[in-house]
Amino acid sequence: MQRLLIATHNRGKVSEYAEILDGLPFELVTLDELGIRDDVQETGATLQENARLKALTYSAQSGLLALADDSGLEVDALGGAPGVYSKRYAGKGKSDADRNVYLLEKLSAVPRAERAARFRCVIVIADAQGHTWTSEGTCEGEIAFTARGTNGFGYDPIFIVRGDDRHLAEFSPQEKNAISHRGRAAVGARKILAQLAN
Ligand code: ITT
Repeated sequence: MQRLLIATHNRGKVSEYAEILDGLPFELVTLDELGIRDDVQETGATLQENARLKALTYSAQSGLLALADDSGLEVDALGGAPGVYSKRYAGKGKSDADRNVYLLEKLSAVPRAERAARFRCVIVIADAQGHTWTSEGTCEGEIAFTARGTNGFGYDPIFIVRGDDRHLAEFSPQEKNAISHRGRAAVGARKILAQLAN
């Protein structure tokens, strides 16, 4: 079976992709399994540019078809921040929990009606010849006043999903994949991969 590199160092993403790409005719391999430890510098100004950079770099390094995503949280009250800087928000070397506290503090004076936010995910699939294919997904919601839940990763504990009272970290992995930005982007990615399978 053809191999597909899940080109991320984020363990939360790896486990989500293991489920949302299940059943495709590809054997999924991770960067860890290939011993690739380099982190690609995310120098792009957009999620699309960074996802493309990661997919092309890791595909060239491994010689495999590679799937990368760049994703982030856009908060309307902050003009769309942290967006492409979601991983680096609050400074280098901070944990997910630190970033959540930092964001909650920034929004402490913002009323519920003005806390709209969304997760966005851009998936790029690249082959070793430099061809690329793209798929995107979003998940609408709002920023909570406190953190809740232990599932998922990143900003999930402080994100309330539109149309649901729960925080995203209170969703089971299957429930999250069904409505998340990554799960939605993966619908398109699955179609692309089905065509690329040989
Ligand atoms: P790779 O680049 O190795 O894939 P990363 O964690 O650096 O891993 P990104 O550059 O795409 O990934 O950063 C996205 C950040 O946005 C991530 O670290 C989280 O803080 C946040 N994020 C993305 N998807 C998320 C999700 O499903 N739930 C919660 N937070 C998420």
